Amino acid sequence: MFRLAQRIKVSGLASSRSVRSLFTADKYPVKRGNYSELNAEDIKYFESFLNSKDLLTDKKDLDAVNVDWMQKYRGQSKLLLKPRSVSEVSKILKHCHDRKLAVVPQGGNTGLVGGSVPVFDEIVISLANLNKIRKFDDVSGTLTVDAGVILQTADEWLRERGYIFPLDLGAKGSCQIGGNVATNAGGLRLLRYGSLHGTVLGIEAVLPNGDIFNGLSTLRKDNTGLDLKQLFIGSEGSIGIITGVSVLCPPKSNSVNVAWLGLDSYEAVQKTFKLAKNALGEILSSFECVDRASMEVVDAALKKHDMEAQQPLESMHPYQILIETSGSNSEHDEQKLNAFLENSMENELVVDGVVAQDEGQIQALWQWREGISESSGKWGGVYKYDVSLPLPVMWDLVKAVENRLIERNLQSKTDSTKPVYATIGYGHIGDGNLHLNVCVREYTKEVEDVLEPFVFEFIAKHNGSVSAEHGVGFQKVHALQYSKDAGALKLIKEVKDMFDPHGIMNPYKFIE
Ligand code: FAD
Ligand code: 2HG
Ligand code: ZN
Repeated sequence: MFRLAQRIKVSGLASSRSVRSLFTADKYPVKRGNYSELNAEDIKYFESFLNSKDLLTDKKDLDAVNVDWMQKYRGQSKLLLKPRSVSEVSKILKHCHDRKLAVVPQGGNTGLVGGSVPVFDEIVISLANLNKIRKFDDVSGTLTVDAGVILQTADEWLRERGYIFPLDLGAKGSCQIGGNVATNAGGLRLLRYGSLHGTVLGIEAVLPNGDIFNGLSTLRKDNTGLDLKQLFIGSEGSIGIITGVSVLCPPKSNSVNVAWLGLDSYEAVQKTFKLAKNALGEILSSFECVDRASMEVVDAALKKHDMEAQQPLESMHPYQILIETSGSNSEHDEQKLNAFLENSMENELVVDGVVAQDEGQIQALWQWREGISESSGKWGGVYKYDVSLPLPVMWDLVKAVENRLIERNLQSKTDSTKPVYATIGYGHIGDGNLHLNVCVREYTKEVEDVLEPFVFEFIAKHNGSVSAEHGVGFQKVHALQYSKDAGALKLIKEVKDMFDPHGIMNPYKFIE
């Protein structure tokens, strides 16, 4: 029953993405705030302390930082600054605060809600040059890094020392730890290692007026007043620029297993999750679910690029799950996994499956899962919803959205005159987090009207969240009322205003 996984490759899709977006300011009803305009004196001031190659005004340098990963949002910034020290960040922000110049902090620019790029002419402050690993305590596993360290770099560095970073996600090769903390990224193993609100021990940040908040503690316990660092986790560049992070890292597991399983119903997915929690207990490190449409989209995206890959399973089951275990004793872990797999088959929950036999196969299975996000945009565009919902109704949302699109004759895989190519669902079942992606050939008002406010109303009705892990950014700032009441939103705005009285930090986003 448990065949060997085939080697699959999903990489190499990125190259063909073309720049196609209009300016955000022309696409959406948004008005420039009452900010100053950048002038020659400002540039002269920045030149007085920044290296010339860290101050960029060329169109080609700005094009890359003005547009987001999805190529959906496009700003019009005329200046990119790449400070190399905390004190340079501080001087930049102090000047912008005094002059009332708006700014956008930018990490790896992999955010999925339009938060990392300007809307109008905000100055882009990239953290790419703050990229040093500062220190590591080999006993406690506490790592302290500059905010611009790439997630994968930190993880590889840690693995050489017998540890791992407690966060992992598909954009790890580009996203920065500062960006991860600023978005409170969830990722593929939150189920096991918890949220950054738990693993981040300290934060250093520059406040909008240039003051430096030194909260770079490495203590696990510190009950001396309010835990201010928490305000920066998930703050999306709205209250300051994170320049340093210390984080508690777990030891690298000696034994990792990955299984890919086929199931015939969503009911079976839920029962299998319950079974996995009980049978695998402390070694369960990921429980991801993808639907058939998601797998078809990855497959079709590969074919579009003349690449072939064998699906993990022989049949296209309506639901497929990836289960990962991470433990310290391979014999013990395999016994537990096998017992779980036998049990799930005996109970007729799992109908087919493969277990990876080596590291290459583990990676290949993960690529099927991680490749969905990028593949979904290959038909011209994609509406991305990242929602928290109670598990029993999670896929009801996917079905309801697809039915609405089909009923209105807007979705077809084969008829290229229809705006929608496919509606897919996948996500982190273990965290109650669904990714609903509507893959479109073009962005149209008609499709948008079918999707919104329907999706948000569905979420509100089930007390879910309109943003489980990607944040608010520009995209969801108008949808917050579906997840937070007026009192909570007022409080968030008051905190933002207290830190940033001139509103220069990442305007038009996060909170209105
Ligand atoms: P950016 O995109 O550059 O910025 C994101 C936001 O943070 C912006 O508002 C920006 O202003 C702010 N910011 C960035 N750096 C700083 C800083 N130093 N100080 C203050 N503010 C800052 N997210 C998940 O949660 N889980 C996933 O599984 C996941 N998978 C992904 C897979 C792919 C293929 C892609 C493209 C994205 C994925 N994301 C996921 C979304 C994204 O949130 C993460 O990639 C990541 O956390 C963003 O980091 P970044 O450095 O690219 O930040
Ligand atoms: C994932 O889990 C990411 O793959 C991206 O959070 C989801 O692109 C998306 O919608
Ligand atoms: Zn995700």
